[in-house]
Amino acid sequence: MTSPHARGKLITLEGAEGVGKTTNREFIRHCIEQSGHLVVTTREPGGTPLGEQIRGLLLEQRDEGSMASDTELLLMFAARAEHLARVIRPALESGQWVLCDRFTDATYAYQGGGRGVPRSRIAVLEEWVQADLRPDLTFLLDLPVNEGLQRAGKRSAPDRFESEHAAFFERVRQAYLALAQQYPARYRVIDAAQPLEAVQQRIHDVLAEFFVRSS
Ligand code: T5A
Repeated sequence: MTSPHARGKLITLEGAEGVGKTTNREFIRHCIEQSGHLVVTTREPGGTPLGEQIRGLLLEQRDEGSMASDTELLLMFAARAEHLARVIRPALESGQWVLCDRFTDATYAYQGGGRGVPRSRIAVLEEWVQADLRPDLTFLLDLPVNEGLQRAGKRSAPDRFESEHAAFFERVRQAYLALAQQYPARYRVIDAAQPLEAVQQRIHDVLAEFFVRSS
């Protein structure tokens, strides 16, 4: 059970477009609650009123052309700073768990892998905005790019990121897989091409092991 003195856990959900993050978020929340923890479910970019406004700026299609990659990077971290200050840190410090749909690894994958922003530049902002806070567990839902885009395309009109070409998303996918290799202790890669029941069984098993490790 949640102790008033124990810091909560930060669990993040990552992956390229249409891999099933939103679909599996409620399932993960339910599993965490079943284990006796209070959980705040949130997303990036967004998660606060100001962060959701920044999300709107980041995702909307622009007639005037694309956004400079540094602008995009700084807006991601501006939204994240607000999110950490108003939602994530207060929740963790009160002992609640936080389930976040995308976090800084998305910046390494999209702005780093996708746009080619140097990792060192992202790392500076990560240190500045997060200090030593890092996720305790990260699910990477991994799916071939074309399958993810097909799934996402069935759902709604493409936003600014979804309008990128397949090569961009291939770089995003490879950057995520490289992060999973770099941080094997916190990353769990899930084969998201499987039927939903199999995906959720694997997520359930990973969480069961994580609950034991965290108790
Ligand atoms: N971004 C974000 C950055 O560039 N840098 C950053 O630092 C951050 C934080 C918005 C965008 O912002 C960018 C990345 C993003 O482009 P988002 O809203 O999380 O982030 O964006 P999306 O990836 O676009 O989220 P989606 O909602 O498109 O994808 P999901 O949530 O992964 O997919 P979901 O759950 O909606 O599923 C898609 C479809 O597939 C089906 C679902 O029913 C749904 O129809 N599906 C399955 N079908 C078959 N088998 C399964 N196993 C299935 N699982 C789901």
